[in-house]
Amino acid sequence: MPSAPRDLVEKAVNTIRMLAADGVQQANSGHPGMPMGAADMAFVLWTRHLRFDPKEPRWLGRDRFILSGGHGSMLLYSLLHLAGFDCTLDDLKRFRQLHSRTPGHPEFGHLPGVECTTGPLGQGVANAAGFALGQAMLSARLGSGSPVEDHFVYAFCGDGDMMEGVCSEAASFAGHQKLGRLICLYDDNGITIDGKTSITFTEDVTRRFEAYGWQVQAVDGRDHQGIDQAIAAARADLSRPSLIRVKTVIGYGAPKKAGTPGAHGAALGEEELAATKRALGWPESPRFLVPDDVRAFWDEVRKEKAAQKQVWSERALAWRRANPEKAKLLDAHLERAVPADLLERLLAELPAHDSTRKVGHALVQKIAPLVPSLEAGSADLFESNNNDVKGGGAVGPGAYGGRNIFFGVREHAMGAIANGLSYDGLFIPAVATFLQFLDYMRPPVRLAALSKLQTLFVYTHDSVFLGEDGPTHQPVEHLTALRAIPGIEVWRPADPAETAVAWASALLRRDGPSALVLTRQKLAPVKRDGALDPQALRRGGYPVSAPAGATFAVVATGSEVPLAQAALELLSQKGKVGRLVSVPCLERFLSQPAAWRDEVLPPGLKVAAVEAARGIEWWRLCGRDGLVLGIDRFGESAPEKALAELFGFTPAKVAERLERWL
Ligand SMILES: Cc1ncc(C[n+]2csc(CCOP(=O)(O)OP(=O)(O)O)c2C)c(N)n1
Repeated sequence: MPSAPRDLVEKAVNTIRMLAADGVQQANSGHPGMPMGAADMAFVLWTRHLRFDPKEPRWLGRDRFILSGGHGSMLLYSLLHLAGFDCTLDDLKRFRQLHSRTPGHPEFGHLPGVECTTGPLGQGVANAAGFALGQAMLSARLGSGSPVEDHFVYAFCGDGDMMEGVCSEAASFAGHQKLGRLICLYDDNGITIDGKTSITFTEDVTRRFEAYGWQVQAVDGRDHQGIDQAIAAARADLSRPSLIRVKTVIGYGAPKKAGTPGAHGAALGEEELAATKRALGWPESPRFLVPDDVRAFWDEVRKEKAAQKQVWSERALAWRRANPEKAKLLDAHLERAVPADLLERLLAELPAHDSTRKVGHALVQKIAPLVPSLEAGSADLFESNNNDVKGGGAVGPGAYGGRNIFFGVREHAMGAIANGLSYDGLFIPAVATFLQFLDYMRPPVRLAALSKLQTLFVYTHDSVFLGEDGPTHQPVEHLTALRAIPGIEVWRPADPAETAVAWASALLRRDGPSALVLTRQKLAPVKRDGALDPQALRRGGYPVSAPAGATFAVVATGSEVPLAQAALELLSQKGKVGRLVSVPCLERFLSQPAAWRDEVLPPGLKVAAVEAARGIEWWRLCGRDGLVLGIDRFGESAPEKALAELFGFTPAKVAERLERWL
């Protein structure tokens, strides 16, 4: 850090405090308390430790900074402004306004320097574990001396994060994995919305994190030297992650509100804001003041950071020259390279008919060598999910070069850690569990969609037809729940060709997550009219058979495509001819031009849908005179065949129900 007299340092810290308080006051909405309390630790971290380049916000060698308590967003925005990122005073003044780049909670992609979307508490800590895991994994693949070898991942977290289950899952995982480059600074202010944490949160966080295998330190939040030394000690111990408990005062400087929940989530108010400024020796006007000497100080900070980057760049260049093969691998990761003809390659040699999870397994083995950045993960269900890279080895602890991440039974953290990998952009994670346990990880699925992340979610055991495990394990409403999330593509393939399309589409899709929903049970082959048309399959919905004289259409997905086909055969023997439409991805299909949709489902044809699930979304295609054959109750523990009888999902019963409708 450039040398600065104490009063200038205090002024610089107060600048952060007051930018945040002014921003919240101007918006008359937001959270001033956390930025005001955490300004010191932020200042020490950003000026003395954090490696960054405001001109190249995604510089590979930067340290990552994640503000897990996204409600304190004005802290991040103020820092980005002062550090010279593309975040102007006008951006700060437009905090929380429509289409501003400074939304209420940080959103990935809105403002350079925002590493991830945070706000739902706990997620950021788990994302940070994902960033740190990615660093360790890529570093292991590239060998020592590589450009990703030595950056750190810093996260600010608060009491709310500490209370959330996902944070515990992630911390347990990070401790087990010995992610030594993960450093969390805990804004330990003892206040949440409803009051002091003593009313709800009395555990010993230090001992808890020590039990997870973390280094834990405690330091006073105004003690710059102490914070600096604690960060240095955290950096020096690469054998385990670090938690630094920084004892702070929420709303520091506000005469009436400091140390109270009143500082947490509302503007200070004109009177209290003015009193705060007087108490801190700060001019009451103008608002959004950045004193010249504070600006000059940050100019000096930037020069130091630029010099650090220069050193890194020279080293990176020398490494590239000396390691051309490894450099190619690095580029494949940076681009998350996927062969453009991946689908064609997969279709050229399809696996045999089986359950779609097993077909998926065979496909993954073909994909893995072609897509080095693909990383498989499962929450203790690799055996069942079948998305592992055979012979690819496990990740960590300590040796991170493997292609399979064993997450243990931690679905929620798995999703959030996978998102951390996606935010950082060095891996394409494909993480798996049973479809039923989507409920245990829905927040990161939603955030992946909101943040347009290329996270792949693999869900097997996709219907009641998983059988004997019974209703606790049988998804009924989960397809609807997934499809209700805007921006995700949900694939439920019916056979090897469709499974190949699903995997290829998910890997080639850059601007959002995909879910791959796969069966436990073996499926009968789908008989297509004519040759396989990959372009048609890619569109998310296509006619499987389109007999002349069809008077109705049956739409189906996954395991119900061969079922509907068998039912249609029975009906055609009675002279009732229908076309069969497979819609492995409803979102894709609905986004196609009307001409394609009309070609697949010609207007005038009556439409029925068959899906062994809640099925609400199919009414969109079926309309008023249509029919949805779904399941609108919980399942039963029984063999698959008995369940097919019970729910009317045998060829004869489907045919009978369609006939009645016709
Ligand atoms: C998952 C989740 N639940 C609830 C909230 C609403 N919420 C926002 S901040 C907060 C309290 C957080 O307390 P703390 O982390 O101590 O922040 P501070 O009071 O220090 O600003 C709550 C409950 C949320 N953002 N995310």
